[in-house]
Amino acid sequence: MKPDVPPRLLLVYPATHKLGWARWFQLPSFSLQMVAAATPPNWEVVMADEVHDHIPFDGDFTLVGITAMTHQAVRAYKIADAFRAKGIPVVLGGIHPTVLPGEARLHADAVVIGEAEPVWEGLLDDLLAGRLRDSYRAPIPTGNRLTVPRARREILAGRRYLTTKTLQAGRGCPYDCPFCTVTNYFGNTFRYRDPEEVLAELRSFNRGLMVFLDDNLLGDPERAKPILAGMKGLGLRWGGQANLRFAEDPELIRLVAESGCAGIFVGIESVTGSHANHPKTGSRYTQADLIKRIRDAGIVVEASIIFGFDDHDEGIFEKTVRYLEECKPSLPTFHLLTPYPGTALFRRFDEEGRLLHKDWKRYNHSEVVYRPRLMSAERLYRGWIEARKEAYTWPAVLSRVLANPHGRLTTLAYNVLRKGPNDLLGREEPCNG
Ligand code: B12
Repeated sequence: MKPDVPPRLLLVYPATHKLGWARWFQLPSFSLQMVAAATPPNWEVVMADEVHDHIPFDGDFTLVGITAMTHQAVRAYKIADAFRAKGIPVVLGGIHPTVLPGEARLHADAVVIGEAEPVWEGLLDDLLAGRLRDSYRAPIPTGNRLTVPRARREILAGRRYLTTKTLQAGRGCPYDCPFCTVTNYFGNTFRYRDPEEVLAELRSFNRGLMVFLDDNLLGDPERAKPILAGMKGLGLRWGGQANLRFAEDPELIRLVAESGCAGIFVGIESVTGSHANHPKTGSRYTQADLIKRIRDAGIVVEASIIFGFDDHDEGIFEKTVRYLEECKPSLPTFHLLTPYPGTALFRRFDEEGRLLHKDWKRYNHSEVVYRPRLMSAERLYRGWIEARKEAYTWPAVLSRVLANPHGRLTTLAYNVLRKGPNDLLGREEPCNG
């Protein structure tokens, strides 16, 4: 390396398809902002968000770091191969390289397994000293405190996003749902940051829309409450995801409403059985009761449904739509079960020979990538589309709006935004099976 020239790091967020104007309504990669934050100040950090930018393949970089969720992995590997062909070393990190480090290593000089913060500075030192190792494994987090620097938002400059005011109050989740990657890799505890530090960062946002990127913001009510209480009067409207069980606690519901919640995302997962969401629904209240409590507090609740569990037969779509008509979450969303590598679900389907392929770019929640047990892959795909359309007919939308006495306009707006794409459904290729 030339003396006096700072080392240059390029951080890449790979895109899987062109988004057009919808790119202005995305959230920027928080993963890369945190990798940037963990980078020592003597490094110059540049970001390429492929949703917005061309990748600067001809740039002069000391190192390229690329993040990848599973659906981005194929593109990430292509970008990595191109930089390595030019002699620039590449590090891959993020959830997909974490769960399949051996595969990622075929396209990278080093792989970061798990969180960057504990290992990143050491990796950069090793690189500059010419002793880069194949992989750097962060310990699986334990304890209930999270100590991380603030995200480095300046790397986002020059692009337009829905908001750049995003942060995590905590990481990790103890529930260990079979279809989710979080518990195995980010620890089985809720690790929260110091509430004062979170509030200081929130105050720096200076009003407007912000989004919490926690796995489960309200997972530990007693630790979430001081943060919410401190948000009152900050002029922030916020969104985030949580477990429906937060609605068991009237004080927590009140604090969520008073702190400026614009909408909360909860996983209902399946309206049948207890297999999908058992630990989360071990509640003395029904999901419908909890949803009603949230609505009554004037909070918009987005309820996520997954189709394709092993006890789902062809009747599941109708059953789910009727259930939603009864409990009326402000905004239902529907996903196809996707067995992500690194999950118990993936291991089981793989052992049972039920994976249709391992073409990672198609592991995107919108294609059936495995053989369902009680219906064909084709039927599952069609049922998913039918349910989405049926849940977004005007009568269905209006009944949800009327059931949300304190947030009718917002609920209507969110529903109309979701209705548009749902009405256009059914024109794509059906599925893979
Ligand atoms: C917040 C979140 C979102 C936000 C993303 C906001 C944003 N742009 O940042 C939203 C709601 C938009 C979202 C959408 C989706 N998400 Co999401 N999301 C999460 C969640 C809860 C947190 C991610 C996060 O920001 N964490 C904070 C950062 C700091 O942590 P991190 O990403 O792990 O990064 C750290 C390390 O991994 C590592 N690292 C990461 N990248 C790199 C790169 C380098 C070079 C290095 C060295 C290290 C490194 O260092 C970082 C700092 O410690 C995770 C769950 C989880 N805990 O991972 C799911 C998760 C990432 N999402 C998931 C999925 C499936 C999706 C969707 C595909 C869902 C869908 N139905 O559409 C979409 C995809 C959207 C897209 N852009 O293409 C899955 C991914 C599984 C997989 N194997 O791919 C996860 C793991 C949840 C799960 N149930 O398993 N998501």
